[in-house]
Amino acid sequence: MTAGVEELFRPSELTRVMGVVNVTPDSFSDGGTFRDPLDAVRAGLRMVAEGADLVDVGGESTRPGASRVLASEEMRRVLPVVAELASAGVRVSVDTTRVSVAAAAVDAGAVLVNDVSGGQDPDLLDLVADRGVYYVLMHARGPSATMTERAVYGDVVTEVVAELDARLEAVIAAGIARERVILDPGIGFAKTSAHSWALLGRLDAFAAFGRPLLVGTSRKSFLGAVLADGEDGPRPSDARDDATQATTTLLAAAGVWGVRVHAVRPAADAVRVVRAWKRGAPHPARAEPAAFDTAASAAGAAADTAGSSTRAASGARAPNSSGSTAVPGTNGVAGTNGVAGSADSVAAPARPADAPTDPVRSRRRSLGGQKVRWSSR
Ligand code: PMM
Repeated sequence: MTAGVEELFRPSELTRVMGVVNVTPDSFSDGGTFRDPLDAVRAGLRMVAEGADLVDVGGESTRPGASRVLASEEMRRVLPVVAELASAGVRVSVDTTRVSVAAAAVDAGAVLVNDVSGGQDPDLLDLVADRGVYYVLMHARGPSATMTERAVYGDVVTEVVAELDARLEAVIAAGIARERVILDPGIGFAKTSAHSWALLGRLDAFAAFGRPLLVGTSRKSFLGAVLADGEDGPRPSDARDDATQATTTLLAAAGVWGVRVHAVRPAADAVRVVRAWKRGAPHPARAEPAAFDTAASAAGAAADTAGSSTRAASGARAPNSSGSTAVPGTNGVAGTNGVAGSADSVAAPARPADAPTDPVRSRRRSLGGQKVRWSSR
């Protein structure tokens, strides 16, 4: 696996940015943009230069109602892109529900399988377990063709949590290490706009899993609906990036592990701003905590996530392993990342007294012969 991958999935006070590269003719937001694999590779490299921590490559549209493509076609779309990006040192995730595509992508260097089916295929789970790669378990209720009709809930938060819990048990029973699982509430998957908003307002409900949370809101229709204009109807997907910026900021403030976005630079900027806001201080370039202290996680109570009415954790301070204090809640937001309040989450370490205050230093790294500017995040 690419060096440093474990660190990417460890709890961090800086929300991770997953850039989206859909090599499809028909995805709702960027369909048709990257038909040529080389364009897709360039886009992925650009995303890394703009601050993406990993790039999610998909070859099959998951838009509601979309019909499936053949596995051979999906493979033809994604493999060259995964291989090229991985060989350039990019952390690549493959967005697929198919074991054959996942296997080939992992062989080509993908470090994460992003399975939007909710772990429905036992063979895919076996593959992930055998290969020891990371795995995104997203909440869904069946394939794109039928997801709209399945968007029926009594209490969407309770039901999504319960269904994800059942799937997580199945995933673990299949042999995937719990530590390798990232959870995702599946915004827009078998959810109406109202369901998606309800889930975003109750991300604290996912804290008990003790696993990192990835959330994909980018350019989704629930944003189009909230921005609808009386005459023109819902805002089209190519005009939802500002709204995505807002959700990214709120998600980072709520302490999610990662956001999945099409426009990387604004998201990468937003998560850095949120980090500085939480700490009440800027942060040195790319410095990560030297040590984690799970005991300190209580400082970032789950109740302090977006939309929660309880702000009990705001202002709470907990010691970290260096004996200094974590900085949750100083600006009204939780100071932990991953899943706030979980056993695996950590408190943000206090900035060392002698840490440099210039947060904008960046460095260049050669990626497959192409100079790419890595951000200082
Ligand atoms: N959304 C889409 C595709 N893949 N994967 C995860 N883990 N979470 C998501 O919310 C998600 C996803 C649909 O969006 P796109 O068609 O723009 O990629």
